[in-house]
Amino acid sequence: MAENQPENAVWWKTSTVYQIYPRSFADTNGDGIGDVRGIIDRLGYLAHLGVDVLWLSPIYKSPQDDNGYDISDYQDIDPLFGTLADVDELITKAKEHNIRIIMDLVVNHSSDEHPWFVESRSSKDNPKRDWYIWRPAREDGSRPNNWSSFFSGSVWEWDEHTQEYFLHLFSKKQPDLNWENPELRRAVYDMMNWWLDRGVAGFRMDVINLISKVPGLPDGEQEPGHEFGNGFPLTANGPRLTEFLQEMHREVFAPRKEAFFTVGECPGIRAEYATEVTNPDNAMLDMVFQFEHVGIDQGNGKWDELPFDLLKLKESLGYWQTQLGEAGWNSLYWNNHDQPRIVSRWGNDTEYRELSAKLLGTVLHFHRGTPYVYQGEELGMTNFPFTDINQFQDLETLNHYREVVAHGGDTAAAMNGFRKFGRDNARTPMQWDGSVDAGFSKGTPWLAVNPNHEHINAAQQVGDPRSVFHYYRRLIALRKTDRVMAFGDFEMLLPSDSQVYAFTRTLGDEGLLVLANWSNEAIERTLEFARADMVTVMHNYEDAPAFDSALSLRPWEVVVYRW
Ligand code: TEU
Ligand code: CA
Repeated sequence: MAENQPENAVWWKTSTVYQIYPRSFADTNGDGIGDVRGIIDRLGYLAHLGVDVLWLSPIYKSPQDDNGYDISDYQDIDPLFGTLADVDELITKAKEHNIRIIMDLVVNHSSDEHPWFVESRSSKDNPKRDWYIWRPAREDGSRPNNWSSFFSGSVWEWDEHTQEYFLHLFSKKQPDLNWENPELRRAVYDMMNWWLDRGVAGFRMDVINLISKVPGLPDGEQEPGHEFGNGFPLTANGPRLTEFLQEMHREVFAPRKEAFFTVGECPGIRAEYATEVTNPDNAMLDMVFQFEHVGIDQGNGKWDELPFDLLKLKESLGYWQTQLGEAGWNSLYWNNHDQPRIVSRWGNDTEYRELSAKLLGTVLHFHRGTPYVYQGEELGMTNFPFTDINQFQDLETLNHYREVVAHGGDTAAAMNGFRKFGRDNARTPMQWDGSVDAGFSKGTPWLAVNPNHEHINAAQQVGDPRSVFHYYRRLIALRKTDRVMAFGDFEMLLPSDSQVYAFTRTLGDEGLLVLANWSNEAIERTLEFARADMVTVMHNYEDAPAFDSALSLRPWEVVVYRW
């Protein structure tokens, strides 16, 4: 903890969280799938990077329809990843490195193979029937409403045995849990307490803002020519969400004395509500993952690419900084297991890969909030060079492709969307070294390793003080000691500049100035900012320019000054 922090500061405000996608992190038994033992073996690497928390994507028992986001036993580990004893060992050994573990809580839905659902679907009068969302067909035999699933098709799946539909916002093997049912909620809270008692330090909560749906589940807006309507506005941030989150806080977190934190993944949440949700006085969540910034290059749906526009990014992140500034707290991320690799998406993954990776890390980590580093981001890992649909494994991609083919759509445009935004880009194996399969597995990796692992890998970077890895180490270390970086007020500079991302952070009479040339060209600017006492804190070129209000920056050059 940094000394003499503001009294409302808590440990995770000066921490950095590292997200591990266990399936692609490190495989120790040669089955081509990462496992918990692989994480244990790499704790030294993670401690060297300096991260404080590990967020594990799901490792629970699962049929793996959505790579573990379809859980069939919340209190056991899938043999693919290991055992509960392995997890206990991981928690203990991580603590020796002063690293805490948070689990991925997926309770908007379970797997259709969860015993709860097996019981619920067994008969209409089963005690657990109402733990899921069942509806009869409409009078005319059609589905209960027109909503489309996140993973293509309808959200309704017909159950022949009980002659009703069940709701699934995601795949049909991920039936939505019915949060209107107090017994279901109780069972979730008991499971959460079981994990906290086991020593985990909190949860990342999967699509937690979808758990309260608009009563009556009415039809959504349906555009002409579209087979389905949009149910998202009727399932996101629903009428009882605040009530459910406060009840969860009361039943699980309020009684606890040990350190923990919660971050809720909230697609579609607006900054105004996020301020309420993350205000500690409201006893809901500590942080949320919002999606506004990662939507600026997507037009009519996820696969419809728009050109990157720095002005849109500055407007979005700047707004969230000021909106959540006082009462709330931001999470800061570019990458995760659902997003393409940022250096390919908004950096330059060819000529300026390292420089742009460092610039992206600097801009993000100098915002106010808790930064999340996704496995491989600290190496400047890139998207995969996909050329064929058969190289993809993600059901979100494959379902959409099947839908495009079935409707005689433009498969070439779809392939472009998959190459740019497909989730498999983030899920290729971690690149540990330049050997075959990047040292990830002695077997055949479940998903192909990026061929560029020969020159982008941890082994080569850990030994190179000028690497992206060591640059991230410095960013992570600085947050722990630099109060201005952690707590300073944010102010955007040059808001209408489409190449330069510039801002200040101020705390009392101290300040930081971040200047980033987010482009392939050199730039000249005159800053309305003049101070004589500037010290260079971070920069990504060999030689950092001394501060001068007549600013000139080389391509992808970023520099941070302190006063
Ligand atoms: O993602 C929810 C979510 O919003 C994603 O569908 C996201 O919008 C999409 O993937 C972006 O293209 C969470 C998990 O992070 C994701 O991996 C799961 O597939 C999903 O929920 C269902 O659990
Ligand atoms: Ca394995």
